[in-house]
Amino acid sequence: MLLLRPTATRPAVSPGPRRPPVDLEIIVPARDEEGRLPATLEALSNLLVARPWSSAVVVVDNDSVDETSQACRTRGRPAIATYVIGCSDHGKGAAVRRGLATSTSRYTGFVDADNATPVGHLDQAMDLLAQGWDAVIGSRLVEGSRPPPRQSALRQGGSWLFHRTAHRLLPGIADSQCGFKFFDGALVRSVLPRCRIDGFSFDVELLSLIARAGGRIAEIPVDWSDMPGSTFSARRDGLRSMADLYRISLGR
Ligand SMILES: Nc1nc2c(ncn2[C@@H]2O[C@H](COP(=O)(O)OP(=O)(O)OP(=O)(O)O)[C@@H](O)[C@H]2O)c(=O)[nH]1
Ligand SMILES: [Mg+2]
Repeated sequence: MLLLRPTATRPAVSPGPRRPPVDLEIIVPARDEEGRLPATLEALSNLLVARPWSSAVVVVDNDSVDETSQACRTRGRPAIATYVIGCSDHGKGAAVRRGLATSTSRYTGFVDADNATPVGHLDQAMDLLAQGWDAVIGSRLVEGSRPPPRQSALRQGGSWLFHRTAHRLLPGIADSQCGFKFFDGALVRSVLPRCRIDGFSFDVELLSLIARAGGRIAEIPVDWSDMPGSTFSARRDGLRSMADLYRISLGR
């Protein structure tokens, strides 16, 4: 049951220096990703340079204690404009929101730094956005996707509980948590001021607000892989994610 109530809006995100508008901007949240990020940027750049749309990649680095930002800058001469920006709030949700809010592109979205969802799925996402869908989200739990591999019992149990609870907030969406989501830029920017979840559950809040705004969400099967080097801790982030779902259900 959708229990979101109208909430006070956050102060508007300071736009900061605007990046030149392009057809598609891809946000990559990155915390301590000096190891996993370069290959992902390479894969994105190789795909995007061969597409007819103009595009840019925006890495949002907060909380890193390694050389994440440096890893982006020393990646040779990227064929696609690549920006690195920061975010004063902590968490993946805060970072993604910062990237989306500072974008002026027609379409925007985000992928994880671990390249767990092959970037080739972007072609289908762009096709669907061009057909009028407002959000296209990768899914590991719909027919045609590669089933996620078995993880630790704690992670599996937590994930089951999370999806069960998220499903009540987002009926009709099987997998709210895949790090591969693309949006109509104007629509997603219009709901961002009402988002307040900074951690891993932010997708549930964002998709709920898009649905409430009348946005049509397409869930597409993806060939997701479990990449080594996850930053997600089942204990620390799992508990917080459940608490954040509760906050979302209360509309706080
Ligand atoms: N900027 C920023 N990015 C973050 C933060 N926490 C996680 N991320 C990024 O969020 C993305 C997803 O994180 P992962 O560590 O792959 O975790 P996950 O995909 O939820 O879980 P796995 O299925 O175990 O991979 C990665 O690009 C991370 O770098 C954060 O606090 N700040
Ligand atoms: Mg991951």
